[in-house]
Amino acid sequence: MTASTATIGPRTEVPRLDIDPFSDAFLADPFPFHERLREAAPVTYLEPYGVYAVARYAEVHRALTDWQGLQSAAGVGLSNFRKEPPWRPPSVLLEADPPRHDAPRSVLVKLLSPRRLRALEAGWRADAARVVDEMLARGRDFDAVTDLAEVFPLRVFPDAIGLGDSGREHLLPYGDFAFNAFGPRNRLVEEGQAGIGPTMAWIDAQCRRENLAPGGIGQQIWEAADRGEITAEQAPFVVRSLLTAGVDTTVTGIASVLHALADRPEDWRRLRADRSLLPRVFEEAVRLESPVQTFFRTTTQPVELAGVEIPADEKVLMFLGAANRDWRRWHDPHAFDLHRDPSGHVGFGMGLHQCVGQHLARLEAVSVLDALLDRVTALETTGPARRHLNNTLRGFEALPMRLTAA
Ligand code: HEM
Ligand code: OVM
Repeated sequence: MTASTATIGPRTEVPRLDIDPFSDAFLADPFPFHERLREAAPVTYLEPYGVYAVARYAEVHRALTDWQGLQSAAGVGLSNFRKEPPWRPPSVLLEADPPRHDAPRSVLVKLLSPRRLRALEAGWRADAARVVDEMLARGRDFDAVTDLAEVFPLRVFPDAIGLGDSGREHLLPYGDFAFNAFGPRNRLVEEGQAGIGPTMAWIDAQCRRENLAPGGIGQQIWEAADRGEITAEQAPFVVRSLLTAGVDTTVTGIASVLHALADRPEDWRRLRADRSLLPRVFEEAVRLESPVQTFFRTTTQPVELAGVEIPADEKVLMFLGAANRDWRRWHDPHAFDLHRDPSGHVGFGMGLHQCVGQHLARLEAVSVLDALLDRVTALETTGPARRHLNNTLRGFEALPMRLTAA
């Protein structure tokens, strides 16, 4: 055994790497680090945090689907809830294991199903058309983040949930904070901490039954509690899951697909001619960009992964973004390719906790893209993309672009 390796299982060595996946350098340009993580070994150990890590598709997929060996209830961030108190009461979905996960999950599976979303579709498409028309009326130059990717979700999602009009400006900062909170208490968390008190209070208030409009998804969660499908104690937390996970993610997803499609006139022409490709376009952007880059699990018992025995009660960091660019699974993994079949990517996770909001995310993205394709013949960048650093989300601060009206 050399100084840089430790023997965990009977024979298999786990390289110990001095990589900080939450440093500015990593977050600003994760790809060289992903490469090192993927190529070092199937399982590595990250010295700065004392956690195991997987970055290849096969091991990330395995970790996501083995909910018995790798649990979520001890937190899906760096913090181990068995050792430190969580920053907020745990999510009854994301941070729960079966059997407690089951009931809240089935409630959301129904409420966010493609069938239920059909009731929202016509309105969302009309809203997307309005947002794009308003943008075109202001001129050809725009910022795809602040003028579009943030505007559309905030136009449709809070109304669909049934939120009141005041305080909606808390939604993006809350999501930003929550996704930072999966990482270590670094600068990003410290800076977010400052104004978070009033934001948390607003979020918690919106989850109460009396603050949710009749007919909205929030009120329907409470009706599921009336029917005994979940308890009245769980209901506000199920609403909170939507407010936490439902905004910054789609903003990032929409920005990602616009970023991917800009300066690709061939793809744009093809899409204008064949809109049936739109769901795949979004899926390929989610694979390539992986808006949610990482989640953790915690071992409940000694777990064997790729010949390595990880002891009980250890944190395992899953690099979704690295798995989605693993050459072992994807041909030409760094290319945005509308001819590939991106299904099987882990950008929405996999298994029991796979994103329950993915149909909603897809409907938002497709609505925006369809409205743009109807009105625009070309989409070009006019300056470099500026990244917004977050411990979990790979998002954008700005995407300067120019469009050509049809
Ligand atoms: C779970 C990504 C949009 C609600 C997840 C997970 C990922 C993810 C990777 C798995 C977590 C895990 O395995 O621990 C994304 C991405 C989105 C998106 C990339 C947009 C592009 C949404 C939206 C909503 C939502 C719009 C709500 C309307 C949830 C919830 C869970 C979840 C509640 C937890 C599910 C469970 O634990 O059973 N998401 N998400 N997500 N997502 Fe999303
Ligand atoms: C939640 C949740 C689910 C998915 C992602 C997420 C902040 C939160 O249930 O609260 O990120």
